[in-house]
Amino acid sequence: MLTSLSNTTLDKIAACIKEHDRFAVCGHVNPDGDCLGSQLALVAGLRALGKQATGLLATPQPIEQKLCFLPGSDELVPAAEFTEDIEVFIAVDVPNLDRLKDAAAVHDRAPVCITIDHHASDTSMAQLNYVDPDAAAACDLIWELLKILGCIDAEQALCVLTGIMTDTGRFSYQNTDPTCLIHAAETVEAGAEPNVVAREFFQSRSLASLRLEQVVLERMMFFCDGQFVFSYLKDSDFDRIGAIRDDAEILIDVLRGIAGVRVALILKENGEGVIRGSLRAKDDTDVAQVARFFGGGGHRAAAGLTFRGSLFEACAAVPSKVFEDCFAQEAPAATQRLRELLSEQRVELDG
Ligand SMILES: [Mn+2]
Repeated sequence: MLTSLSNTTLDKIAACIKEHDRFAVCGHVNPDGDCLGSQLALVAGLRALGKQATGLLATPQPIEQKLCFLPGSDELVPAAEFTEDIEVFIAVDVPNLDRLKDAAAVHDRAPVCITIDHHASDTSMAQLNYVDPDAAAACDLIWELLKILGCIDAEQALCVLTGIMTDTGRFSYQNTDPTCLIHAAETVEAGAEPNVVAREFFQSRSLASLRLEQVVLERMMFFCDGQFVFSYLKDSDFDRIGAIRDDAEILIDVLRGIAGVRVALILKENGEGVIRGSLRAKDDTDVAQVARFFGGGGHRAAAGLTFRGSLFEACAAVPSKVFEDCFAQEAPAATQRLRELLSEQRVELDG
């Protein structure tokens, strides 16, 4: 394990927390359910211990609508507006300073920094790092910490359950393990209701998201005997449909859900002249290595990247790398077929 040498223990982190009074807690940019669940559960736990604690957002961008049901989510402060003096900065579910965006400055001015994370990463940005790449969710680690600190209530339990349910795809991804199932049971025992997470987060798709799905399905390209599927979205799709970026988040899982598919990829123009790529694997294929090649990262079965260039260039480069890394034997034939398909779609891709 890359991080084990610099790893501390949750007991030491708990001891450090008890010694201090003023905290800021932040996660990664574009926070997901695990990130916000970790942050909000920890902030609530710190306050229950009588500490001053503020949850920060890496950028001023508001959080996803379907995560606004999380208790405390309306009290999050954009990091750029946060000027208070703190003693301890706690980074959760975030592997590096880059992904902390505006909060990196708060991290830098904090006398004590703690990281609690489950991303495989060899960067140790804090004095106290607790990184467990085997943990299904960062919320698993936060739950353990809250148990040590002895400050658990139903609202924190709901936050933690949300993180575990979202990062495991409702206990369906490869990362689902006995520990996260036990933790989920404990949160329900503590008053969290799984049906609330299901209703608020999973059963709340916008119509615009379904319209984007229609576009993605129409553009699907299959390779390697249907084991790899790839599609793309353009800025003009979002504009025409009136969709926001979050509306597209779920679509990669739709592609992964197709029978026979092992690897799925969606490339999306992000409205700012770069292309965002989402990769998913359904078996033990490591798509994170593809993402890392393009400067991105993530987990083996779920990774993301940013491509600087045109959509057409991304549609040529990223699938080719997937062929190479994940389907070596079929790579030459698949590359040839990709070339043909892209030249047919050139007009649409450039338009
Ligand atoms: Mn996570």
